[in-house]
Amino acid sequence: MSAQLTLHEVAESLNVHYMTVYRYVRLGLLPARKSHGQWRVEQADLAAFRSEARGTGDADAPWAARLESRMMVGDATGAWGVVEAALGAGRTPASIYSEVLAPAMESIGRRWERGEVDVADEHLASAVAMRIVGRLGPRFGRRGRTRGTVLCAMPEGDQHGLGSAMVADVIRAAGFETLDLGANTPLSAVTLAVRRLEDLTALCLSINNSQAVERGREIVAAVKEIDPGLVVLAGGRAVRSEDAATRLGVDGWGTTLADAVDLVEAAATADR
Ligand code: B12
Repeated sequence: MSAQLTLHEVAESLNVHYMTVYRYVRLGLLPARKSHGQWRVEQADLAAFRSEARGTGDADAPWAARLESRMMVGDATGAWGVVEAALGAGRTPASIYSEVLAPAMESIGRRWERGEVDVADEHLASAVAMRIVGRLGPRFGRRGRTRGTVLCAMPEGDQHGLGSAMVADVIRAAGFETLDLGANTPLSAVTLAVRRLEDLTALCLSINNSQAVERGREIVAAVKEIDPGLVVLAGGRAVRSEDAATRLGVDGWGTTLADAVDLVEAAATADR
């Protein structure tokens, strides 16, 4: 047998039905990559599957690793299947973001740093991740009176839009109206939005690319000129210290989705 096995060969080797193996693959329990239109499994992955005896139990499933395995091959359907299975096992949409999707992206980042995955894999995974956020996003709505409006944005030159989208969703779930300008937003677009939106509770900046920090600082300065009382918050990989936040000129910073919600809630209750 070759180092790569067909699903039929895997089924034979595990002594299970072909459809059972197909399910393992699409739910991220057994890594597989498509070749000439057919899923192929590496011998080493099959050996790991056997020894870990991951089996089919969903309860203790390593969700982030399973999602990562589907995202890495651009399998949007399978990736959504993993998310649905996690939701079915009692995970909330917010915990899917913070404990499944974000860790999967971080793991891909670490593998990219180590040279284990290439940029094409990273793009495939990011495209699938954006689809997941698109499908999960509507589940973050909350009925009732709005507690305020929050604008989310990333400076021009920063393409990492996932974090900002997730931040917007969890803040919406906390009862705020959110508008996410997304990745790569020109300064003029941010200032226009700030002028249009009266009574903003806060502006949340996400910055991942350190090359975009200077643009971020320009945004903070420009919006403070329009509205000196506007609370500006920041987060993302390029904002991981008090020093970085001071240089940006923001009023608060954090590293997690929960931090973003806490900071916005504090801004909403503080006197302006
Ligand atoms: C996916 C990815 C990409 C994708 C982005 C696709 C997309 N649509 O988002 C693509 C392939 C396009 C990409 C490109 C590049 N990338 Co990239 N990328 C990543 C990767 C692997 C994951 C990013 C991600 O989505 N994380 C998941 C989200 C949820 O995390 P997050 O954004 O940090 O948000 C979390 C927190 O920060 C926080 N948060 C976010 N915002 C806010 C706001 C507030 C107020 C608060 C409180 C909290 C908060 O909450 C979120 C949930 O936990 C990271 C590695 C990593 N470990 O992050 C590198 C990484 C961010 N990329 C990096 C680099 C260098 C690049 C490139 C320059 C590579 C290149 N040579 O071309 C380009 C730059 C493109 C550009 N102009 O911006 C570096 C950045 C280093 C730096 N600080 O400058 C990283 C860290 C990888 C690394 N270790 O080197 N990348």
